[in-house]
Amino acid sequence: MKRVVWLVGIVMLFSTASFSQFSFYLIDNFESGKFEQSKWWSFGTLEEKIVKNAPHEGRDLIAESCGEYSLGMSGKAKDWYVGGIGTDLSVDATQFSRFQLDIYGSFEAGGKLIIELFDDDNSNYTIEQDPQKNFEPVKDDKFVAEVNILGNGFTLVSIPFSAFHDVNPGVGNDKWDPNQENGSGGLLKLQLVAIAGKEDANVTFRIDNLLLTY
Ligand SMILES: [Ca+2]
Ligand SMILES: [Ca+2]
Ligand SMILES: [Ca+2]
Ligand SMILES: [Ca+2]
Repeated sequence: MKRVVWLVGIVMLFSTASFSQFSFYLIDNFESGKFEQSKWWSFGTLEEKIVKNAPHEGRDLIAESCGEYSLGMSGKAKDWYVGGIGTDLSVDATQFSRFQLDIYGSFEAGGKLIIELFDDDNSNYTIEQDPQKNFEPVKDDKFVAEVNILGNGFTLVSIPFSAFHDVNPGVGNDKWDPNQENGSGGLLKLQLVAIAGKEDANVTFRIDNLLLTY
């Protein structure tokens, strides 16, 4: 009997340990089948629409991981810029080291996706923005990385936080510190911005499995 109790104790210990640390934080995989406007905002001329993923040929683990739905985005550039989407996070991201997503592109359209992460530096769970200056943050850091949109099929893109750089020196503390210590909201916000392959070209791509991981 004693041994059984001991074993149960060990099993409980292990299950508690595995629950206390997740290997990823899911931002969205669009499997609800709808673009949740309470969760995402959009800007520019980019249009968002949930797309049913087509069956793929042969084995493709990344395509399989995209499940039934992804988020399709398309629009026409004006001066390269098309628009984007954003969401509030409020996550302590210190246990993670990467931002990851799958992108389904089109060779003809090409283009780039700019990924923007905002960390709270004046401990108020808010990204104060300047409406006079393109809504840029005035108290907090903005970290940016840029990826190319490739051709057909889902490409897994996994970017280490170390590959993001602070684009507002002198604003915030110019340090990637997305923790929730001393009242900070940590990693507060994510934005994805689409840039076309040509000045006035159309972009069309899909995204899926947005997450933080290590
Ligand atoms: Ca999906
Ligand atoms: Ca702030
Ligand atoms: Ca900064
Ligand atoms: Ca910072």
